[in-house]
Amino acid sequence: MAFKQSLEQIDPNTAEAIDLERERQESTLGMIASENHVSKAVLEAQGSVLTNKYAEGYPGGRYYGGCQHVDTVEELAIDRAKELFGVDHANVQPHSGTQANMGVYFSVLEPGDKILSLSLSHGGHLSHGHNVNFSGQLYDVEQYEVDPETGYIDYDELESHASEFDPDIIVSGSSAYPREFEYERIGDIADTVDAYHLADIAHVTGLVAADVHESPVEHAEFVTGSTHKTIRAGRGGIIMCEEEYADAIDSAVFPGAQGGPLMHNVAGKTAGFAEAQTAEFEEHAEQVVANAKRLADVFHERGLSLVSDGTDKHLLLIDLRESYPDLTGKEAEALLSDVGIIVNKNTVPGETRSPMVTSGIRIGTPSLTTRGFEEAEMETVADLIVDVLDDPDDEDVDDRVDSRVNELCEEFPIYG
Ligand code: DSN
Repeated sequence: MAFKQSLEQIDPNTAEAIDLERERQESTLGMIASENHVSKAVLEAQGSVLTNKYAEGYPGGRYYGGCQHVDTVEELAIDRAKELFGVDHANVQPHSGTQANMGVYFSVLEPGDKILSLSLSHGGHLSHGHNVNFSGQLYDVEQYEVDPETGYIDYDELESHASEFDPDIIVSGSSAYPREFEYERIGDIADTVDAYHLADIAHVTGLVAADVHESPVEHAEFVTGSTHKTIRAGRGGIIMCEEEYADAIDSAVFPGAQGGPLMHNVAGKTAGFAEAQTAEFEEHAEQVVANAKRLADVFHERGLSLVSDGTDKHLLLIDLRESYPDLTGKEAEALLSDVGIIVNKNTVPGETRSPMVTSGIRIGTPSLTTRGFEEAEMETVADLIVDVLDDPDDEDVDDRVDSRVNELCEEFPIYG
């Protein structure tokens, strides 16, 4: 009977692809800044029978019967999020960080209202008003940038831009900005122009939860995040806000923007938030940042140029134009991938190449830190990366790096 068969029996092609993906993760160094490896507990929660349950609505007020156990799960996720982040209200149903931002926009903006946010090529995100995204199509968007000399956000320019543009909401947060945001300053600027402040902490949710990155909670009406990046919980998004916006946010998520919540993913959030409450997770988050700083040190020593000259968090952005003017981000990504180091090409401030080519690569430390890497291993990895970029055509270098990557992967298994 097909219903009782294993995946291997019913669909060997998909089973094989999953096995190969597990093997790929084990045998390569994952350095994509937005990725991580979740725990066995989170995998178990996400792969559970909660995927079967419809639960439109919120705990205690659902549109379907039989929700008593999913209510427990969602209430746990909400309570843990409130405790971890010190917020009045949390909605854990957004399917992704983008849908979390959608929930905020839908709760307080009308189509045509004004958004002021960080430009994508300066580190921002599509859902902050890019013209290929709903946010750029529904709203009137202008963007602030980093100072081309320093790579840091130019807050004076942001302030005057805000007073000229008079936005309804200012978005802080990024996908590829290596520095902390000055949340208090942005909150003050937003107050001056009577705008909301949305702090999108997608990349740093785990670092904020562990207090190794400043929290925007005191300085923003809305805080959104992803739950599968640095916080290493189930895949999806979260919205946090002050109590006065709670009903508006909840209605904007459901029924406004989404249908039934993905209760298996909510369970993954619940499990991951439990882990994030431990002292072990705090140490892990500290190590994530220490590892990124060590990577940056070695890149400096080897003469590479980094946007903003370094990092405050889990990621850094190599600007290839100075050290390797003829090498594109796309080529660097492929060279490193060939030796088992997985990064992503990324636009850099002042970018002249297309987003599919780029002049930079973004490198992050969450996944390697999860598998146990500390500063000593990061030094090795940084040297391996520069060795490959310095000699892109040298097969001996590639063979040496490839075999060192294999040794590191075997020494630090993910799931064993
Ligand atoms: N795709 C994520 C990232 O890589 O930053 C953002 O959504």
